[in-house]
Amino acid sequence: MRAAAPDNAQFIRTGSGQTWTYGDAFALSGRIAGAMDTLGIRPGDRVAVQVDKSAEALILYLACVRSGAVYLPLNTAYTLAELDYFLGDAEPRLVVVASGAREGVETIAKRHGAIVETLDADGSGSLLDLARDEPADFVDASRAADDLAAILYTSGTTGRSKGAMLTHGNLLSNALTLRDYWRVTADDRLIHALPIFHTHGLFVATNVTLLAGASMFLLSKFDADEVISLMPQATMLMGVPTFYVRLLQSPRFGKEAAAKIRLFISGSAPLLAETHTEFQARTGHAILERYGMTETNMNTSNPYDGKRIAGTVGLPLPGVTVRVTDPATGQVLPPEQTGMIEIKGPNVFKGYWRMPEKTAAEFTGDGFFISGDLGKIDSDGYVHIVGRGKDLVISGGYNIYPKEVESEIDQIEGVVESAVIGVPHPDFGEGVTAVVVRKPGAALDEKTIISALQDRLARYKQPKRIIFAEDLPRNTMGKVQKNILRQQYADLYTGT
Ligand code: MLC
Ligand code: AMP
Repeated sequence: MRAAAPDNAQFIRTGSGQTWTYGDAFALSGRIAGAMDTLGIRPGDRVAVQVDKSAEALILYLACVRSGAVYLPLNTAYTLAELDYFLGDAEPRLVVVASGAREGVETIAKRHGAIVETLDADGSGSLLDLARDEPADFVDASRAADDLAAILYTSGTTGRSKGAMLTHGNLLSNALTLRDYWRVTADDRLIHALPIFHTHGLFVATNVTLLAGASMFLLSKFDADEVISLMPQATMLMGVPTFYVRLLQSPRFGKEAAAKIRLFISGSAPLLAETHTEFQARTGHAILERYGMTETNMNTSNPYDGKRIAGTVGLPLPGVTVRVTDPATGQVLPPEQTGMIEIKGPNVFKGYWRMPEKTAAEFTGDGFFISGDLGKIDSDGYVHIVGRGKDLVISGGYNIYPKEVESEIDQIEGVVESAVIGVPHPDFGEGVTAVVVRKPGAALDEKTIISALQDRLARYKQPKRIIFAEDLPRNTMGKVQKNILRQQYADLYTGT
C-alpha cells in the first residue's frame, strides 16, 4: 500500500501542531506492522483497538491494512461490560488500549485469548515501544479484494451488536468513488474532527485523503472554536449535522471564516433543511449532504457541481444501485413512492461476522442490502430519507438501539418496563429518552436509573431524560406505540 503522494508531502498536522509526512506515516505503519508480526499476528487475525484519537492511532489502522490483520475499532465510550462482548464475539488476537485501561481490559482479554498492548493519546505506549525496534521496510501482506480489512460493530435491533465485515475491495472502491465525486486532490486540506472508530472518520475522511494524497488537520475532537480558527488554512470539512448546528451558534462563524473552504460535507444523520438554509445564508456555501451506513460505506451524495438539495441525500454514487421497495411485498416502487431503501454495489459489506442467518435476512434474493431506512427517489433521481423502518435513535451521529437501553433499564430493581425513544434535540438531532413504568411504591427517580446504567452503557447511549408513566400506550397486538410517545414528548428538549 502506498498513498498517492510523495514521501515528503504533508499527511497530518495534529491539534498541537505536530506534523507527519506521508513518508513518516508509511515508515511508522511498517514498524507497527512488524511489531504485530513479531507478536504473532497473522493476516486475518483481528486487532481490536480502543484508544484516543491520535496520529499514531490512525497509523495503527494503516499498519493493520498493510499486515493483513482485520482492524476492529471500538468507541472509546464503551464500558468494560460492552468490551467484554466485542472481545468474546470477534476473538481478536491483539487488543490495543490506553495504558490507564490496561489492567481492567487484560482480565477480560485473557479470558478471550487475546494479548494486550497500549497506545496513549500522546503516541506513547507498549505497542510503539515494540515498533521502535522494528525496521521500517515491512513487506505488505498480499490481500485480495474480497479479504477482510475491518470489522465495525453496529448495534442490533434485536439482541447484541453485529460485526459488519468490510473487505479491502469495499473500502477501496468507495474511497476512489468519493475522491473523484468530491474532486479531492493533493491540494486539499481536510479538517478531521470526527472520531476514528466509525465509517465516517475512519474510512470516508481518512481513505479519501490518502487516495488523493491530500492532508488533514487531525483534531482530537470537534471544538467549534478550534475548527473556525483552522478554516483559513483548510479546504474541506466533514462532519455530522451537530458540527454544523454548533458552528452556526458561534458569532465568529460566517462568510469570512468559511472563505477558504471548498467543500462542507455532512452525513451520518439527517441534516435539517433549516440548518442547510441557514448555513447557506450565513456563508454562501451549500452543505453537501451524503448518505451512508457502516454496512455499505457511502451510497448517495448530493452532486459537486449540480444542485445540492436541502433535505435530500442526493443521487446514487457511480457504481451504486439504490432502489425503493414495498416493505410488505418487496415489489420495486416507482419514483416518488415511499418504501424501504435497498442498496447494491461494490461498497456493500460481506456480511455480519459469524452470523450467517442475520446476514441472509438482511439481503434480498437478488443481492440488495435492506437498509432499514425508509425513503423515496424523486423524479429527478434524488433520494430522500423520510424515516426509519428500524427502531433506531441517532444522537450526534451515534446510533443507539432502544432495545439495548431498554434491556438494561428493565433489569433495574423496581422497573416494570420501559420504552426508549428519540425526540428532537437542538444539539444532537435526537435525544435518547426513556419512558419508564415503576412498580408500585418503588423508590426510583431519574438519578438512580442513570447511575445504575453508568457501568453498563456508554454515556452517549444513556437517556438524557427519564420520564415516569403509569403505563405505556399499546396497540391491539400489545406492541408499544412509540409513535405516540414520540409525539407526546416531542417538545421535551426544544421547549417549543
Ligand atoms: C457526546 N455525548 C453525547 C454524544 N457525544 N451524547 C449523546 N450523543 C452524542 N453523540 C455526551 C458526552 O458523553 C457528555 O456527557 C455530553 O454528551 C456532552 O458532551 P459534549 O462535550 O458536548 O460532546 P462532544 O464531545 O462535543 O461530542 C458531540 C459530537 C460527537 C457530536 C461532536 O458525539 C461526535 O463527534 N459525533 C460524531 C459521531 C460519528 O462520527 N458518527 C459517524 C458514524 S458512521 P456528560 O453528561 O458526561 O457531560 C455512520 C455512517 C455514515 O453513521 O453515514 O457516516
Ligand atoms: P451507522 O449504522 O452508524 O452506519 O448509521 C447508518 C444510518 O445512519 C443509516 O442507516 C441512516 O439511518 C443514517 N444516516 C446516515 N447518513 C444519513 C443522512 N445523510 N441522512 C439521514 N440519515 C442518515
